[in-house]
Amino acid sequence: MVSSDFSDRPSKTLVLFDVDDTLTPARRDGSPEMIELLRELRKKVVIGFVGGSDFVKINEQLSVGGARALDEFDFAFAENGLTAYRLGKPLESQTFISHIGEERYKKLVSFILHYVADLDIPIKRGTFIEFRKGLVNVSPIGRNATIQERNDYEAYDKIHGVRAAFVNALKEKFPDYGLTFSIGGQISFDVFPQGWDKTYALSRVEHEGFEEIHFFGDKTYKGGNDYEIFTDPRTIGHSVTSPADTMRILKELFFSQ
Ligand code: M1P
Repeated sequence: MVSSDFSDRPSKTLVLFDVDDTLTPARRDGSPEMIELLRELRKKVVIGFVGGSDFVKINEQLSVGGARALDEFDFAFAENGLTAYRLGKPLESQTFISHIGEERYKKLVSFILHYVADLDIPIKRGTFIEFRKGLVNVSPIGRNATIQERNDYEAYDKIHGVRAAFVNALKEKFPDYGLTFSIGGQISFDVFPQGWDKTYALSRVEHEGFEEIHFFGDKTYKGGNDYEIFTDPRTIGHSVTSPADTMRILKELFFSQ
């Protein structure tokens, strides 16, 4: 039985995890071993995930073997915390569109669509812009790409810097919009107001009185979508290379004595 003030945990520690390539392979389901380890960890500390994706996708990835992601984590933060749950109950949130306003958003979207139309890349699929609650996700190849197409695009983008150039064009065109651009996944980048990176999730737990907050993520380098929360003075950051690496560090940190 989970206590509503977490007094059932022996330590006032929160452990937060990025999702893709930290808890699960990118855009794939988590393993039963990972979920089992997290269940053991949850007996000791409070746990949560902070993903850039929308809640539906993260929920699919972390609902392993019939379990519900919302039942397995104390805090669930999708879209960097703009969609948030505490012990399975939704928390109030702001939205990207009310922040930016319809007129400015229209200009942004029109520019993006023109830019994609003019791009010469090996293949294009569909859904080049995904409108989410707390951010807009932009993909040159399109979000309907298959797993193989994703992998191929990622390799192509590493060589040709398509996304980096796209982001530079947007920064140049909309310098006064107060936006942050983050290349967090394989085929796309996220666009959101400054400060609505993963540190946004930290603001949602400020009043909980945690003595330590750990964060595990793989894109912890400058420009990666874990960078801000990883380097935030409120967290103890752990940079991982894969879900297996996350499990290794968790075992060392929390289960070695
Ligand atoms: O969680 C990291 C990123 O995952 C997806 O990126 P991509 O589809 O490019 O692999 C997206 O959901 C993106 O918003 C998110 O930041």
